[in-house]
Amino acid sequence: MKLYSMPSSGNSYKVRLLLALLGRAVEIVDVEDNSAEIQRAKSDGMLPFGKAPVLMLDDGRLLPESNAILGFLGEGTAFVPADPFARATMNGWMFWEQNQHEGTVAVRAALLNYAHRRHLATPERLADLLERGHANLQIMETRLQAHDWLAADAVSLADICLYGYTHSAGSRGGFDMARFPGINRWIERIASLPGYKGLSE
Ligand SMILES: N[C@@H](CCC(=O)N[C@@H](CS)C(=O)NCC(=O)O)C(=O)O
Repeated sequence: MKLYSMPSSGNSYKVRLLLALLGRAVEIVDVEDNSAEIQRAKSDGMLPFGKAPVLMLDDGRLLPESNAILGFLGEGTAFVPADPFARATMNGWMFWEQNQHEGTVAVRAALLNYAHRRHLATPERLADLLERGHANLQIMETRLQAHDWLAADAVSLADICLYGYTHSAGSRGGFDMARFPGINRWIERIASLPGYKGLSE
């Protein structure tokens, strides 16, 4: 299999992290933001939704959307709880990551870190994203104050998914992570899982 992966992106990193934790190797094709490589992948039809990551199966089928890829790779592994309620809760966190968390935590980091997006980073927008991102991080904090993992009593795809952008929310997004001790302990818990790889490894 081949993974079209953006080196600096949390959406691509969460897939690389799951592969590392599963001890699975796939061919990685780097398609950095705003690069000739991503333009080529788009024009070759490798990114059906125009975005990375995309997993290409050995038979050539293409699977876009990071959380769909996590579900595909996680099928039948310990990262997907057997209990239907725990599994649905895991999916709930992953939908929430895409429709709430990513649009604040990841977007603020992108505005601050990608030079070609800086012109979009108005003070008003940054302040709004900061406030809404902190509110989303507080939702995770409330869960993680009382539990080790987001969806179940063991690590699941929800944790890998939300780790993607949360682990660098302070350093890249400018969020005040000192407010979230439960999240910080969870970040350490994930970083000590066997096989763990960081964003740039
Ligand atoms: N919902 C998608 C979002 C993917 C996405 O937004 N990818 C961005 C990087 S994080 C991208 O490929 N941007 C390049 C572009 O739009 O040209 C997922 O989770 O895979």
